[in-house]
Amino acid sequence: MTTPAIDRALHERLANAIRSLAMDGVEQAKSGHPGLPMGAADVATVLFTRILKYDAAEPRWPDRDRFVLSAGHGSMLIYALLYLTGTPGLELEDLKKFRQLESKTPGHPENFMTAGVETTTGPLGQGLATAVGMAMAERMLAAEFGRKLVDHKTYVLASDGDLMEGISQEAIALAGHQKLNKLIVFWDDNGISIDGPLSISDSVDQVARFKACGWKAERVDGHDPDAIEAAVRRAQKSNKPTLIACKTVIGFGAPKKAGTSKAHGEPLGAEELAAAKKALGITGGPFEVAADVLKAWRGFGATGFAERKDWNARLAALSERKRSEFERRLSLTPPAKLAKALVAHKKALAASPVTVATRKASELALEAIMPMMPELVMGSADLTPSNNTRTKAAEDFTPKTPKGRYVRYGIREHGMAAAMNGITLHGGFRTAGGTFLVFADYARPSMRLAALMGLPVVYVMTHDSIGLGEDGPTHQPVEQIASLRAMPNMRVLRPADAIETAEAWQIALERTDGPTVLALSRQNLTPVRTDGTATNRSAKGAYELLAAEGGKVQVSLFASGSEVEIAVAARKLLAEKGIRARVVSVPALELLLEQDEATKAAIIGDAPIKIAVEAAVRFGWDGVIGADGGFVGMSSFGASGPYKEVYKHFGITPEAVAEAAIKRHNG
Ligand SMILES: Cc1ncc(C[n+]2csc(CCOP(=O)(O)OP(=O)(O)O)c2C)c(N)n1
Repeated sequence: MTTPAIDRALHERLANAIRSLAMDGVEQAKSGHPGLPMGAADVATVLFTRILKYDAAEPRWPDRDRFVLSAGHGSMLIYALLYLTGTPGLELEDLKKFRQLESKTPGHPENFMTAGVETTTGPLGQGLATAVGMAMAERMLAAEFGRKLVDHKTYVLASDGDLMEGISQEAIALAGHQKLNKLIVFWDDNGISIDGPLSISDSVDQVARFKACGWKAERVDGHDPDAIEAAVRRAQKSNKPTLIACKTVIGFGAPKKAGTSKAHGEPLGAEELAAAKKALGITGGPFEVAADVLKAWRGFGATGFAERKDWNARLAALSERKRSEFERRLSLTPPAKLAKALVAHKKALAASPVTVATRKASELALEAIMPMMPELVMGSADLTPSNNTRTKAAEDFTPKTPKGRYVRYGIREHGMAAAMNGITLHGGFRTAGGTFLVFADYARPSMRLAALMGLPVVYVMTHDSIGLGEDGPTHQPVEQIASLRAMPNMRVLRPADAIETAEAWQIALERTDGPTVLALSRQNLTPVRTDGTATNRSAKGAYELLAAEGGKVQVSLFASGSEVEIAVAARKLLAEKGIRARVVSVPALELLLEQDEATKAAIIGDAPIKIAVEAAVRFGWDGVIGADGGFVGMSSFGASGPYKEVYKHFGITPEAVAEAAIKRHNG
């Protein structure tokens, strides 16, 4: 981008417009965080007037530079920038509704509420770690479609809190290892957090830390626009990601509160606000921006217009096939041939059934999926041989092999989950990453953001119960399935055999509005499905696997995953006692509960006895079996031992299920 000359006086007026709007927005809302936008206004102004490739008129332009405000509490900074640069849909009126219900200016930036917000931030550290995924996706997409279509950078503004959070270590280590040189992070080094000066809780040398992780890192005066610009220009030439530590004053301009934690998270108050405006030379009433300043800002907002037009011309010049593939990829639409490939795979499994763990079944499904989905980026947090996430033809994604679609995340579950959010948000890729189900807890904050943002990320979470055996209770998930089911918009699929696993993958990949956990077994499972039907029988969350025979149903047995075969065996034991039972396979409990009443009632049925079997806690099953239903599962942590013995120890066996039914039957 060619930069029109900006003298210091103009720069200050541009930056002060941000400060002014941030102070007014927080004051009007009677809550919010003025300190960060005021302190980081110079950095943001340099970025948006001299550096960033963007056209405010089209915040979705695929080749725009990304800007992530990792310190989401400073949201007025981004709202002010979007308004000043002229992003459509964000008016002064919206700034006046800061933090109000349904406004486009919520307390923390939400990408689904506000055009121009790249990702939802607020939980500190997430934005930075998400940006790593964005930078990875940029490199991958450029390798595939070429620099004429994909050539942009990812900029982050991070606060002390972002860098203190543990996830930052996973993120920067990953970025450094991958040499993501188009990732540039500004650290708002103001030495203040909520409790007071940072010195009361932290003494990390961040520049040294980033350097140790393979970054270029330097310090600048965060109020000197030319120094900031020069640092960015150096960063752009680096073959490493860059940290620019910008020494700033929190609440810059507020006479009494600047430089103190008082400026962090509360309105300045009328008196201090007036004094700050006076000190900064800001005239005019609340939310007023001088006409010439607004005009200048709008000019900067439009400087990318020509570049975007050129880009559009390059896109239009592509062959029809390449262009439509690029557009399909950006829209995250799965390829039409995916369903067909999975049906063929199911047919093959029906013809020659395999007794395998569902983690292995997942690998078999992936062998069918990968050739259909060049956009599917797989990976694992150092559990590749356990998660079975890597197909035979896979190539690792490394700085030298940017076309590789397999990411070695290292032992960084949280960093992986956040990076997967970034890969998905960037566009062009779908992604799935593996770890043990119990370690979902290590990834949960990013999984929660995926659910909130509606990102169709897939988590391949193997070793999904006490069925993992010897590794014992530290590794045996008990409450994870229920807790993930409890998360709004998170879908948990726990398939029972190889055919259900193929169906689970299809459901996960055809979903475009939210994430999916695939809970997969370590232990081998007997096939319960012998049909290779084209219909996805798991799609409603549950279906009748085996009907009751010989008369009216007396017992309904509901089970998921590895416990379906236990329910099937229990049905047989009950039949021997003259009790008629049916088995309902429930690969996705929440999906079943989301069905309309009639569908749900038909699947759940009206047998007088309802029993659920799942090697996990009962929480959530009452929606199917009722509060008076029977449950065979876990109510404590697991235990270390060979898995068949562990199952016996906790009473999760066909005999125990049959016994529970007989007890109720005999009343
Ligand atoms: C994971 C997480 N923990 C805690 C918080 C609450 N919180 C918001 S800002 C903040 C720290 C503020 O310090 P800093 O990051 O330096 O921001 P600044 O004071 O410079 O605005 C905290 C603890 C949060 N948003 N996310």
